[in-house]
Amino acid sequence: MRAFVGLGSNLDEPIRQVRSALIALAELPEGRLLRQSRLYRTPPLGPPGQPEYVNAVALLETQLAPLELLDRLHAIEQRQGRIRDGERWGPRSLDLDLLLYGALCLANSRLQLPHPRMHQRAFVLVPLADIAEGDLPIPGAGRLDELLRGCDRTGVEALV
Ligand code: ROI
Repeated sequence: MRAFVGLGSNLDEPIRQVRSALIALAELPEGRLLRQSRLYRTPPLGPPGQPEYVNAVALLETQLAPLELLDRLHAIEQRQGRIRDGERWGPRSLDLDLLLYGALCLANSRLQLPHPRMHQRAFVLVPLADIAEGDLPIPGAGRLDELLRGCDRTGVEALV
């Protein structure tokens, strides 16, 4: 199965956080890292006053089931010092979001697929467009190229 994973960080050296998370994704069992986007500097969405984020998206080929993959992503977050302090939308050292798992639609208490807000977020769609075709369907939301046209990408800048 092909799965897209969103990476984001705005604490503790975000570029290093995202780079080492990409390495950890490449080392996951039962699969491989197929593609990775550029890294982007993005304005924070959520409570004001937090630092800018660094975001990227990765494409994995994986035999892990969605919830197994989710557990692995959480383990990588923990290893990289993520503290889940309950503050919704607060700053974080590393956030790994399972965005898409093939064309699977799923909603349970732990996981919703596609990621329920990905289609509105330039910090997801812009890096996703580095590594996916424009006609990629986001089930329930539309095609990637159409969603990109409708989103506000102000301040989303690729890092060289
Ligand atoms: N804002 C940006 N720019 N990038 C993120 O990865 C990100 N992640 C979040 C919230 C707090 C919603 N804001 C974000 O979880």
